[in-house]
Amino acid sequence: MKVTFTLLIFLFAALTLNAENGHDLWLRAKHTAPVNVVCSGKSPTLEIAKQELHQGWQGKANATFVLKKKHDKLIKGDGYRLSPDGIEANTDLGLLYGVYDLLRRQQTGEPITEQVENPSYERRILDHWDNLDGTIERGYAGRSIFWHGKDSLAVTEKDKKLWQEYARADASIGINGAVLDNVNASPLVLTTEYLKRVQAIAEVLRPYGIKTYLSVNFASPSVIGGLKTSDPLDPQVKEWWKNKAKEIYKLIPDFGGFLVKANSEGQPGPQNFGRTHADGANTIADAVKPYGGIVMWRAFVYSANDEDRAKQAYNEFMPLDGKFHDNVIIQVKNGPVDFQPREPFSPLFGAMKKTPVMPELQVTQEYLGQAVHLVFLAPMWEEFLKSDTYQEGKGSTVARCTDGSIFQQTHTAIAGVANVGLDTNWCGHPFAQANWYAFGRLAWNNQLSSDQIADEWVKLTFKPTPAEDRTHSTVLPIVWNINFLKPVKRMMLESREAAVNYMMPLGLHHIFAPENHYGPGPWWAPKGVRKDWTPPYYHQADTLGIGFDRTENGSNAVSQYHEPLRSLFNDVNTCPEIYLLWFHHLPWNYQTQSGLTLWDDLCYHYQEGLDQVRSFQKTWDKAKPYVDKERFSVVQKKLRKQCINAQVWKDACLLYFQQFSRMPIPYNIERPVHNLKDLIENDMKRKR
Ligand code: GCV
Repeated sequence: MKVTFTLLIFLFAALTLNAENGHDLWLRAKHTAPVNVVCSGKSPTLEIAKQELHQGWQGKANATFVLKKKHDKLIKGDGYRLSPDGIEANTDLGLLYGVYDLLRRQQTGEPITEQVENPSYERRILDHWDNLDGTIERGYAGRSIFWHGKDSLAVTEKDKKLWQEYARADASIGINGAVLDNVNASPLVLTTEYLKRVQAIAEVLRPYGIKTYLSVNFASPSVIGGLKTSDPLDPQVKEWWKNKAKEIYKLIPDFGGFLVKANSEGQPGPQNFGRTHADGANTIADAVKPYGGIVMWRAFVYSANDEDRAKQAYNEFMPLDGKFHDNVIIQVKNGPVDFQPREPFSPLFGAMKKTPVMPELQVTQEYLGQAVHLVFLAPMWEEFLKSDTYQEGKGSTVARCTDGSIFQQTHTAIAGVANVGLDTNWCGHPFAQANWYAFGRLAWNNQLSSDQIADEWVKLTFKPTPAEDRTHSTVLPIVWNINFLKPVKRMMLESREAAVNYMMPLGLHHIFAPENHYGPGPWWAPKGVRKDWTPPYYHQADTLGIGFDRTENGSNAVSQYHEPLRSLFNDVNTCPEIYLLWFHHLPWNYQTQSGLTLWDDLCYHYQEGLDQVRSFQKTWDKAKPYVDKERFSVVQKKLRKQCINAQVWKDACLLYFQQFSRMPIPYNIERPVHNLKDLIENDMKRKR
C-alpha cells in the first residue's frame, strides 16, 4: 500500500514539473508571499536588495523586514548581521548579501537565527579566460558572454541583460570581482575602444558589487604604446603604465586592478629584460596604487630547465619574499603542477611570510571531464583549503594562510577560473553550475563543508518551486528528501573521487592526452617537446615500477614543505596513499595498505571509478520522477558519455601500464573492452 502511494506521488510529480532549461541557475524561486520592506537608504544596490526580497520572500505573508545600515565593529567589510526580522550591515552591498543569504535560508529550510556573517576573503574573483574574439580558453559552455570580436564592440541590450543576470548570480553567492579576459592576454584590451566596452560591462556589474579587473599583457607598452621596450625599470615604461591606469580609472573609478601571467607558456614578462617578477609586478602595481587597485601576479611559471615541474614556482618566488609592493598578491594554483584531479597543495601556500598569496582554483573542468563529466569540485577545494601547511605550527591550514588569519595582510583574495559561457544553462553541464556555486560559497566562507554546499545547491536547483507545489501539491518534502536530495547529494560528493579513480588514482597525475586534456594519453611523448609537458615525465613507469620520486633521494620536492609534512611525505610508510605515486617511485609488487600489490591496487581503483560512474547512472535514472524532462535527459546523456569515457580511461591506463608491470589484471576485475593500439590511434579528442 505504502509503495503504491509513493509510486503515485512519483508519477504525479513527473507529470507536473515545469520544463527548465537551467538558465535560472540556483535562483529559480519566483512566486512568493508579500512582504513589507523597510529601508530608508537609496542606491542602485539597495533597490536590487528590495526587489529581491519582494520577488523571493518565502517567510510569513505580510511580515515586515528591515534593512538597516549601521556601524558595527563585529561586521567586517561587506559582512552583515542577519536576524529573522531584518539585516544590518556597514555597506549597501552587505545588505544585499544579507538578503541573498536570507532568501537562500528560506528556500532551503536552514535556520534564520541572529548571527554575523563576514567574508573569509576581501576579494572573491572569477577569472574569465575569455579571448577578445569571443572564444574561451578551456571554456566548454559556448562563447564568451563579454566579447564577440573586434567588429562587435558596440554594446547591445542583449549583452546588458546577460551581464546583469551574470552579476546577479555572482552576487547571490558573494562573488565581488570578475577578470574579463584571458590570462594569455591580448595587448588590445588596453586600447581605448576595448576599454569603452569594459566600462559598459562595469556599469552593469557595479550595482551588484562586482568590480572589474583585466588580464594584461606584459609587453603592452611596446606593442600598443609604441615604446621601444617594455622593461619594467625603464622610466618611460613606468610612465606608460601610470597613464594607462589614469585612463582606466577615469572610465571605471572602481576598477579592481590587473591580473598578470608573465614568463609562462610563451607570455612575455620581466625576465625578457633581465628583471625579476618583483620588478615587473611592482611597476604595474605602482600605477594602480593611487586608485586603490591591486595586481594579482601569477606564480604559474616554468623554469628554463625541466627540473621537477612541481618545484619550479616555489624556487622562483621564495627568494622574492618581501620584495613585492603591498598591493601585489601572488596568485597560486591549488596544486604545484596544474589543476590535476588530485594534487597535494602547492608548497607556496604557507611559505612566504612577507608576501600575500591567493589561491587560484579552476571552476572550469579542464582536467576533470570538461562539460561532459559530472564532477562536483567542492570536495577537492575543501581538501585543499583544510590542508595543514604547518607554516606557524599545527592548524596553519591553507585557508588560514591565505585569509589573513595568520599574518596581517593588506589584501586577501581568492580566484576561480570561470566555467561560464553563452550556453543557455551557462555552464554546459547542469551539474557544472554547482561548481560555480561552490566556488562563490567557499570564497565567502572557506570553512563550509562540501556536504552543506551540495545540500543547498540541490535544493535551490531542483526542489519544486512554491508555484509548482501550490498548483499541483506534488511531492511531500520528506519523500523528496529521501528519494532525490539524499542520493543526488551522495552522487555529487562521491563524484570527484570517482574521477580520480578512473583517471589517475594513488597520486598519478598529468597523464592526459595532449592539448585538449580530456582523455588518457600516458604514452604521449614526441621528440622535441618539453619533457615536463609529456605524461611519461610524470608517471615514470618502467619495468621496475611507477611514480615520481620527489623524496630526498629523488627531486627533493618534499623539502619545500614544512615539517612534519616533509618527513611524512618523504617516508613511503607515512605518505598518504592518495599521494603515493606523486612522491614515490615504487616497484609494481610494492604492498599497499590494502595488502594488495601496487599493480593490483591500481587495477581495483580504475575498476572502482568505472563502477562509481555506473552507479551514478542508476542514481540519476531513479531520480527521474523528480526532475523536469529537459534537465533529466541532458544529465542522463552526459552520464552515458562519462561512463564510456571512464571505460576508456581504465582500459587505456591499465593496458598501457601493463606493458611495464607485466602482471595480469586481477581476474575478478572486468576485462578491458578496448585494444591499446586502437586507443592510441583513435585519440579521444577525435572520438568526442
Ligand atoms: C590560460 C594550463 C592550461 C592553459 C592555461 C594555463 C594557465 O596550462 O592548459 O590553457 O592558459 O594552464 O593557467 O596559464
